[in-house]
Amino acid sequence: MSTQEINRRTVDPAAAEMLEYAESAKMSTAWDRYKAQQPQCKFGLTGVCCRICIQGPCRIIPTKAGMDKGICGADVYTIVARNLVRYIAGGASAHSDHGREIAYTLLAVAEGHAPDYKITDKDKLMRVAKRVGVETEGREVLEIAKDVAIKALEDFGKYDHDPCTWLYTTIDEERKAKFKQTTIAPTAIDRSIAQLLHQTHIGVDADPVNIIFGGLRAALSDYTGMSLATDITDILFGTPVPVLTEANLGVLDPEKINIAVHGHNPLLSQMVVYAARELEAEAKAAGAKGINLVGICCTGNEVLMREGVPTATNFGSQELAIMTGVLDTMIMDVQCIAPGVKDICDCFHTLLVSTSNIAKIPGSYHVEFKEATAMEDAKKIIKLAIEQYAKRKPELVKIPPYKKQVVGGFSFEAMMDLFGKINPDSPISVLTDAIMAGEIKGVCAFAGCNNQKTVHDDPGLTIARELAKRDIFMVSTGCMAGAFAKAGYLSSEGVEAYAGPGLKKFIKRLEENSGLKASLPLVFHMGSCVDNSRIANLWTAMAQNLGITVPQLPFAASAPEAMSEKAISIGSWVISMGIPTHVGVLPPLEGSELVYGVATQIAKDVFGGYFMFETDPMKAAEIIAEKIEKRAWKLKILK
Ligand code: CUV
Repeated sequence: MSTQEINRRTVDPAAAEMLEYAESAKMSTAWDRYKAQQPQCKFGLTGVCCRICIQGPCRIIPTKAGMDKGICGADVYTIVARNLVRYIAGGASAHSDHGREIAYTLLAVAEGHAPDYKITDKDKLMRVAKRVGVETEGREVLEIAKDVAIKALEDFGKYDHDPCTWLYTTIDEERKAKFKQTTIAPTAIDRSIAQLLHQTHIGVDADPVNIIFGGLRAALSDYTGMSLATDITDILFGTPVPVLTEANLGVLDPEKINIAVHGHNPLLSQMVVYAARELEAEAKAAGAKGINLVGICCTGNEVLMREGVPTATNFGSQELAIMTGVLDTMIMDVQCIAPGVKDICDCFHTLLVSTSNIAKIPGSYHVEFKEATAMEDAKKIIKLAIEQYAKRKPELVKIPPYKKQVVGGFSFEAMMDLFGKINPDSPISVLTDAIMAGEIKGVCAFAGCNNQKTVHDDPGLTIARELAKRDIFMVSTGCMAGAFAKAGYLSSEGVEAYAGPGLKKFIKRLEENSGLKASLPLVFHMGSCVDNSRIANLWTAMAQNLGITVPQLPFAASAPEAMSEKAISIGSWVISMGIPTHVGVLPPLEGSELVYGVATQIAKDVFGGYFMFETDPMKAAEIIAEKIEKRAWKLKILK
């Protein structure tokens, strides 16, 4: 890629610098491979390629006689709907299986089989226990923890027909009734996913609307899994509070042993944080100045939120961290680890360590991570990294000098604490009053990945700048939070540069009352992808406070670079909850006008939330702002 092309494909200065380097050193990255894939298959892009049975693939051409249906007779709307919801099944599986591991660990702690873990946030345990109906009076903490863990595990496979506990204890009455009436309330996470795979098997469901409703049921399971994951992770490791850190490749330290945690599961990354602290002396004995942990993707977000571990890159630029030549070890667990990282590791001294039995990359070094021996396993990996440090090649060291300050750690509870400094009796009123007074227009939540189909990091940044100007309060999770972190939007730099007068006044008022040493950011970092549950808690609290339904709330979401199946799954439950959701890439829906219409219009009539597909970030910002402003306007008339 030429310099011009590189600058057309990322707005992250560190990524651009590393891509130049990759070009000169002939290292192939996702950027190159995306280009090599062009043009991508149009049948796949529009969702009309059916590979569900092996009579296929059937590719639908509606205008061509005989090719307007699949061999089995499936219409294009059936095919597009089935393909779409199978993404949701994949996403819900990933999120919920992550949640299941966390729940099993809580059970192991309660039963004494996970000696390295403990109940860190007892208050949260009590709050969650009460909410999900576990008796707390006069009982031991570990007894309560055990019942909470079992209650969570029951949400995966209970056999009664009551809706999942973590769904129905975290949403409002109106949504409960809506999900019951539309029959999309899951009664068990695993069941809804298995049923969806069944429903979309050859020769089962051909009704696109029914298929989509099955998809939404699995999407609500996705929510259930992440909601319990967030709760129990907070119980085990602490509920995040505001924390100061940094982001971008400049956080790598040439004088320290650099270890990246990459993936999603905090059971590992959190233990790596603890182990690194204990092995600091060994690192120094090896001639380094210490251990420098950095995060990539969502497990990075987890340890940023709780421990202030700096973010090195988000999904799009993960390979580039290795090219700095100072990353001694990359530890992976599950999800979003591009296999391409191994090829780059081979060009340097970086050791790639896999830890999960379901996530291995050929050639990586496997250290199986078990909850029973967690600390020992984490220490083993760090010792490998210390050995690796000696193999560093000084001539290959190249760290782009870019990093920005980050203020993160805004769990729902931390937000309420912050608001509570102004109004202790009703913290959430601080946010809703500001909306009713017109100081801020509403809220936009940014989530999701990087996608090579967009300019790396640009859509999220562009939309956020535009919404900031229009006084819209913003929160974020996932790799979008990574994009904001690297660009300085998670610090006061963002406020000074982009906030409109109302938003600035609001943030400054929070800041003056916060009692924090750090200034507040333009965008509030609420965590990893599973922590989108925190954002759902926020909108539910806002709606309850205003005495309205979620679909009436001036609240929108945006996944400017949605990429993974998980992102599709999240987007689907977000719209079911009543939130208009922008997606900045076109998912494979365009092959069926009917399915496209359900996602963008019919969904609005049924759930109040709907998708807005717009690839131009400036136009997307207009659309999102308009939706929020319209809802705010209606709300003021209503009140
Ligand atoms: Ni779970 S799912 S690329 S790491 S946000 Fe990042 Fe976030 Fe998407 Fe993956």
